[in-house]
Amino acid sequence: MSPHARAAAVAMSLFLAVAAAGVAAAAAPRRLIVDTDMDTDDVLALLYILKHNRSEFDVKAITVNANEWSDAGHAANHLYDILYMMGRDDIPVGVGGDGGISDAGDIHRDVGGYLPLIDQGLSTAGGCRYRQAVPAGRGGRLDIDTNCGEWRGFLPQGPRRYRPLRQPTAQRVMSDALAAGPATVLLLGAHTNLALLLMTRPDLARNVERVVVSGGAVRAPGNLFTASAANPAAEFNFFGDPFAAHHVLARSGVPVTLVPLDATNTVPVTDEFYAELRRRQGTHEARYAFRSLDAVLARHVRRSGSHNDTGYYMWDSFAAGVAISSMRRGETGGNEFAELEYMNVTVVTSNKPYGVRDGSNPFFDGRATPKFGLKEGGVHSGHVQTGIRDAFCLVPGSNKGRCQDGYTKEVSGPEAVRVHVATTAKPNTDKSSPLDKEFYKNFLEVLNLPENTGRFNISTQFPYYREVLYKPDFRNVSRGKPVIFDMDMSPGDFVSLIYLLKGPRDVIDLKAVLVNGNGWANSASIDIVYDVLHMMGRDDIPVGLGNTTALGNPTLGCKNSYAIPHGSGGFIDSDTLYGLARSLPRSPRRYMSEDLDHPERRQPHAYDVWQTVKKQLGPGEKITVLTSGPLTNLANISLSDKDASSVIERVYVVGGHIRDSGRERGNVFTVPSNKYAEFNMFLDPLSAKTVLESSLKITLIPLSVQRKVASFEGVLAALEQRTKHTPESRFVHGLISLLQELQRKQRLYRHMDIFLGEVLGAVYMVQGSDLEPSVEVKPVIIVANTTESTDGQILVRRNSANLLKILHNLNDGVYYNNLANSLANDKQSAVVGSFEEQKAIWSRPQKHFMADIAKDMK
Ligand SMILES: [Ca+2]
Ligand SMILES: [Ca+2]
Repeated sequence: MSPHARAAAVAMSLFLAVAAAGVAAAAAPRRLIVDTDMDTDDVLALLYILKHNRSEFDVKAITVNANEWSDAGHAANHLYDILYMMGRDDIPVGVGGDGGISDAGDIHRDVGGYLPLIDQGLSTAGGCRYRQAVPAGRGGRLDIDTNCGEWRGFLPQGPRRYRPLRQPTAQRVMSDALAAGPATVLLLGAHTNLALLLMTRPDLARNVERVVVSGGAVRAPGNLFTASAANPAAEFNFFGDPFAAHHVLARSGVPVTLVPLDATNTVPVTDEFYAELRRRQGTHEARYAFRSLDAVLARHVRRSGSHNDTGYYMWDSFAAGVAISSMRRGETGGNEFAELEYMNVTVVTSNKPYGVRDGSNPFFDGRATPKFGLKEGGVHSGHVQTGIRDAFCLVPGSNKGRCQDGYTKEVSGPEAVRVHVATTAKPNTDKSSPLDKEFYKNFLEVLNLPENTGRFNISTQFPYYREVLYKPDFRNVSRGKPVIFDMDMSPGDFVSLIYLLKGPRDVIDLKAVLVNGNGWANSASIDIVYDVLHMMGRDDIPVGLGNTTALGNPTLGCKNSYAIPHGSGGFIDSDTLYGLARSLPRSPRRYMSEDLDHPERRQPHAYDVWQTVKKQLGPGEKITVLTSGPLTNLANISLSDKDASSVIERVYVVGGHIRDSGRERGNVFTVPSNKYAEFNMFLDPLSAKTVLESSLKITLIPLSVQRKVASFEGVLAALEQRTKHTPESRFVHGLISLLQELQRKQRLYRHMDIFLGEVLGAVYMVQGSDLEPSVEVKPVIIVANTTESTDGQILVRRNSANLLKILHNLNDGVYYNNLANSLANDKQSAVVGSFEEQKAIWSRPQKHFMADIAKDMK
């Protein structure tokens, strides 16, 4: 080869190498990890992201942040359904984790992110220092967890769901995705998950190409609408875990692009945008985005009368747009949607004066060495806002709060970190468009693209989908005593509910179910109650939702529910019925918040349902009440309705532990200082006192007798001995076997037998003397003095005039047999046994379907 030819060959191969590299660069998609709290604007952001071509942007993981706007079990399943609709069951979903942070500051594996860093201990039970800024009920987590009822009204349901001990944790999923290669991380909630990862795996920081953050407020005021009196500066996502935000922005060393309120204030949901979104619903995802936004606006509009005035913005979807554009063009390429500039900022985590140990700051208080190597007297050592009405933060005689926890402050000096900050949304270059921002236009275009589109929704997935309400035929049936069942949606309560629905109709007549959201499950789990009623063909039974906080406590707060773990064995499990809720058929009834077109579909309050039942009573007829949770609903009813005690025949109260001469302990294992209380009483001591010391006729089914029938082997053996089974007996068997298995496998599930014992209340109420019961009467008082170590205890006092009838003993063999017999009885059995059966019905022509119902309803 001549030198010339050789040079040409070298040049040629160089060219080929460069070309190949160019092709490789173009072909390699940019990797993206999203951390979300599954609020409504997160739903919009996720749909928008999932519409982009995977060859350009590939979502490698989505993790759920569950310490502010949503509850983990509901949030995870909602996310799974969105991904199923979008055909993206390949994306790993991380949620929860039960690791903790030791007193010494050691971070154990798989911390769940249920609590902000400052409140992390070794359990997932804990207070709500910042989280209380979000209401637990209506207008807050209940609406987010259910997406105001739109989730179950629209999304299809795929095979993936939360399952105890099988759910990949947020830490695992995030670290796997980052270990596999460089990625951009988009944070749409509080920063707990990423901060924990970067604290435990600082080596992975080099694979974080950039963190794009929806959050903070630099030159704009904060947005804590429930807490601005104390803290006018913070934005919700940063307030959710200020120390985590500080770690990500200021200490981890990863490059950050901030999309704060300064920028998102310039992309409100305007009338024009709303009208365009309504008009352009070419895809399932555009429709779901519209319905989600419409549902949340229904509340705002009622309040303000105009969309421009809603206080609703494109927060997270705009941040997603900024992230996508910055990945596409690079940080210096000019963002398509936002003006950006560099600013020197920090995140405030505590308030001056620093170095004062006033009991508000667990990083320092009572510790010889501060946690995480923090400096004594440094910027993290001041007062940390303890709640939304923290007196420290309220300036006397003024409406200006002074706390700055979570404030994105511009500073100079060593604390300052240079971050890229979006300041304003760019105007639409098309001046003829009614949409005045480039992002509005792009969002609507992307959502309506025919590519990467949602495959179906729940109604288009099946050729014969229909919403049917099942109601039994009561003609020629003599109806037994009217009963109201009041439950906190712990797993045993669902067994009790199924058992009650199987009770002979001439013996008991279940008139209503009341639920409360301050026990073992969050309010949104009311949908599981609707599904059980649907399965059993009882869509006629009204379900009332009570308060989310204990009697005497403000609606914002977690005074008593802090005793329930968020993770394994706690809320994440009860909110999903240990993963089994999704095997139930889907009821057309569900929690609905505001529906301006159909006000009758709005979820009724427990008190209104009580009134309805009372009005239906015949002359001389009285109601029997069974409670299997905190006594909040019954206390509120008896305090608000003077006639209540005269129309209540008897109340069967499941719960309470009688502290007498014996040494037998209570069961509130998360509060070691309180040795003798039982959960239902501890969770709302004042309601317990109000009810148990009232003139109502009460029979208590306390912990000690529940423990006599809390043998997993006993129940399972009785169920397995039946020769015939029903869908509901199989369901109960599955649930109880699962609880047993979990209890054997994992310490965090060691309390599962308390849920088995609570079923006794229902069986005793219906079958009474068959169980060979022994009942005793004791003079008691209930302790409700706001002292954690004694609250909820029931003490025997000779001089007390308050005599309580207490179930003391029974024949456990008869109990197990009677429970199993009833569940396996084919009378009043399930109309639709499972979600699988329901899908089969929706796949067959209607004629079959109606014939089946007619048969089943007999
Ligand atoms: Ca969010
Ligand atoms: Ca219960």
